[in-house]
Amino acid sequence: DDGVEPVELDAVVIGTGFAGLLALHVLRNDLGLQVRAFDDAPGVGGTWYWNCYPGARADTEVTAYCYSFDRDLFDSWRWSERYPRQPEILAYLNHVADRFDLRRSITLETRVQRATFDEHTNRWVVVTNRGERLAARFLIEGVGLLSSTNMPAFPGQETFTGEVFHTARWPQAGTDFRGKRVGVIGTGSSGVQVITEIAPDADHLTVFQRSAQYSVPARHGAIDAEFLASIHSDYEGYWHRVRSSITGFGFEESTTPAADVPDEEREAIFERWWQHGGGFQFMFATFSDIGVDVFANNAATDFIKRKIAETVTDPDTARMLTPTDLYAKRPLCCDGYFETYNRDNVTLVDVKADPIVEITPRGIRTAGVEHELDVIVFATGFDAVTGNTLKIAHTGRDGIDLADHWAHRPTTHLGLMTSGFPNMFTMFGPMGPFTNQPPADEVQIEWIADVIRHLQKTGMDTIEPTAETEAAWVATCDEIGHSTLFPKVDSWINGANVPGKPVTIMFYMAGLGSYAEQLRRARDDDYPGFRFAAADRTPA
Ligand code: NA7
Repeated sequence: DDGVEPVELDAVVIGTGFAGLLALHVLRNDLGLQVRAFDDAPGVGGTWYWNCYPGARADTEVTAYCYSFDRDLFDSWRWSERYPRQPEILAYLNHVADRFDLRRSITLETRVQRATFDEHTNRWVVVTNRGERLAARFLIEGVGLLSSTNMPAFPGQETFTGEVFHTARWPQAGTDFRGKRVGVIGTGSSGVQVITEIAPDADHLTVFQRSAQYSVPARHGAIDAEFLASIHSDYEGYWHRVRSSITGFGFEESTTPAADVPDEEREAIFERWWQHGGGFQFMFATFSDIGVDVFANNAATDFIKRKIAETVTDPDTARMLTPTDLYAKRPLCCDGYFETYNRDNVTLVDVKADPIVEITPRGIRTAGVEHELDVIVFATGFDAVTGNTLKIAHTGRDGIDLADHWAHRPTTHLGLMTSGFPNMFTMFGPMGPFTNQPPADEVQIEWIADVIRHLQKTGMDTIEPTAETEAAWVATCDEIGHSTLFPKVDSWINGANVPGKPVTIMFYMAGLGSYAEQLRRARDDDYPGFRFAAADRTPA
């Protein structure tokens, strides 16, 4: 503290991705608050700013991967494809920043380092890496569920003399792989996209796969005109359906358990959705119970395994590409992924069988052999859900540190608020919904705006959940989570992808509709389980 009075604001927003831009718009333009937003990046867009690797795309149909709050925005923005590429999504978010005049309230290239709750003033004191100090009543964090990179540390990594990239910190100027020997580590959503995209350009591509993946085709193409027309003719109804659904994707989710139909019909349904494309569609539109029932899950995986066997010509490669675990990670889709391994210039290395021993000046050495490379691409994902939040030193009431509060596992109430951290809202924080994000961001910001209105109306200064309420929500999330198959497979969904991170349920897995209902109930019942406090204006 340099003794300089902090700049007084109503709210600080951290992040300018889908969540942060929306929060800034709603708080400033709808509620009339004094707001500043910060982002570390040189441009707005959040994860869509950074993830400009070749092949980066949405794999949610874009008609649900956008905002709905402004009908004119929806009507006037023309997407070129069903699953647009990263530059188009980034252009959309920039358009949103301009359209709602958000830029004048955004400070870029600035990271919030500390946020400390001052119990005398009931203000969050926020400190940036540029030495700015701000005092704000509300702290709204949209720091990105999948944004803090996961970079493994292999021995010798610093000795590599070629180029090194992480998919989520890709150089904005792009890269040229022609004539180069490229190694990609990782086969998640980012991996399958980048692998498929760069294989035709690279001189040689070596894929270092730790876990084989159930990937289905995406079926890129134009937005179905009839579907778009149906949205235009029933805009409210469409978004109501999106928000009431499990995934928030805008497709009709199945209500039929896989065991309820005869084998042939089941096969036909899988085939229909394989032809239609989309990972979440394959998991949630085919049958209602793929994520919760082993029989249904096996039926889906048997189908995908047969597709892999039909697609990949070399039997050894096909075997390595065939997963053996349950289909209970974030479902992937990518056109041409398995076909890529039929190319002469692509080699697959199974690093479970032949582990990476070290990175050398010339490439990657596995137990068996040194793979000489010009470029290493880390498609190794994220310290998901909590990574970026915990990079900020949060101090709540009684000097309590968020990192300590979350040391065993992250806990919140409704994914949004944490006991001891009044007026702090974590959009897509832990124990939030496992869904398509933009519609859920809207559900969350509407709730936050209602909370702020409620405080204004009642003359209260702060709101926070009690420790008991938080524990009850976590127990609910655990119960739901353990009724699904997702905890049975290691992935970022449960923290298992980052060494040393607590492996635990981190989502409310009952779907967006149910989640929105929980938020509605909390609001309509006047926030049971929350503690309110009036201002304490006694001088410190
Ligand atoms: P993911 O889905 O976490 O995938 C990361 C991949 O990197 C995955 O195949 C990992 O294997 C692999 N990985 C991670 N660490 C290592 C090490 N040390 N050695 C070898 N391989 C490793 O991240 P993405 O960026 O693809 O996607 C994340 C989400 O972003 C995605 O689901 C979308 O929602 C957007 P593993 O499977 O852990 O064995």
